[in-house]
Amino acid sequence: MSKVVTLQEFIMEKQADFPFASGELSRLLYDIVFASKVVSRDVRKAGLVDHILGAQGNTNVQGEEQQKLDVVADEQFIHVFKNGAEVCGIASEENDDCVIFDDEKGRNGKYVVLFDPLDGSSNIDVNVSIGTIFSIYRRKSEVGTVAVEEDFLQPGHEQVAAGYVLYGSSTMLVYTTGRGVNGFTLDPSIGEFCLSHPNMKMPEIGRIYAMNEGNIHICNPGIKKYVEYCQSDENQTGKPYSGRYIGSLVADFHRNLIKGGIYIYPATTNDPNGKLRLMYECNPLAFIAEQAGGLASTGFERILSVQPEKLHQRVPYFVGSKLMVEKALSLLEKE
Ligand code: P6P
Repeated sequence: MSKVVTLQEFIMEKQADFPFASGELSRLLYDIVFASKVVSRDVRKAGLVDHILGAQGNTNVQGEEQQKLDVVADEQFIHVFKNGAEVCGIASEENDDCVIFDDEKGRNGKYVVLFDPLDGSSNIDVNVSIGTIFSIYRRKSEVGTVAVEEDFLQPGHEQVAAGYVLYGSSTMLVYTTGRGVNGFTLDPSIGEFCLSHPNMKMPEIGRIYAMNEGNIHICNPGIKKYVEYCQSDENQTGKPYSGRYIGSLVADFHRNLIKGGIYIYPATTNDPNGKLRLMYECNPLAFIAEQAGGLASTGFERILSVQPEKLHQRVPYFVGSKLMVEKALSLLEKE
């Protein structure tokens, strides 16, 4: 039986890949790992502890009903970032504005973290997989000063690390620091994430397309053409693909990363810029997709090249296997 490699060991080993690393990013990743374990514990008991289950009774900046577990997860991640020494500020789906850590420790933090603490939260009460998504940038402003908005509004290609936690049949953490993608599975019996999916590569083609087809008549007509292509035997595999849509981005993305596939959330007449948020959903998963050999696009622009203008801005999203994304984009009608 080969030696179990824990996520902490892996982070430490990989730190050596960065000659000038002084350990801050490693410590920040440790903080994320710790918060992920706590959130996993809370997610696993959500059905049992009624103080968590059910709606919080108010709405977040997205106008979505906040689930209590959203708030629990958000507060847990903010807690570890605020009490660590690596982060000068955070932005999250659950907070209207950036949360700037303006004490001395915060001012000396080198990084900002943007995250969705619990994506797919509408699935919480029906016990469907949900996830956390995180994106890490080096601050632009001078260390020792209070973080500013430009620290957060950086294009995705500036990310130093990105990842997600999938609270599924098991809890997995998948991340990249720009040198490939690795996946770790939480072993609850020892409370450690263990390397289970080394050097993950997204198959160049798959036979799964994921889209809310309820939007098919209110989006770019080229997408209907693409879905019909998927459903035909004219596609690149010669037989109809399968439609799989969990309604939880992290779960749909993770399945496609392993099996190959495409996830599409387009601009629609209801959501002219799409539904998904650039900074803490699309960019981090795009970083992982590209590192694993896949693609991520707005339909007309590489996701990682989009220059952000607003913290919670939305973009249309095509992400997944290279040949599938390329085919879908080729059928889009120019706007
Ligand atoms: P719809 C969850 O709210 C989310 O942001 C993603 O996780 C998911 O893929 C998508 O929205 C589902 O949206 O409109 O199909 O219900």
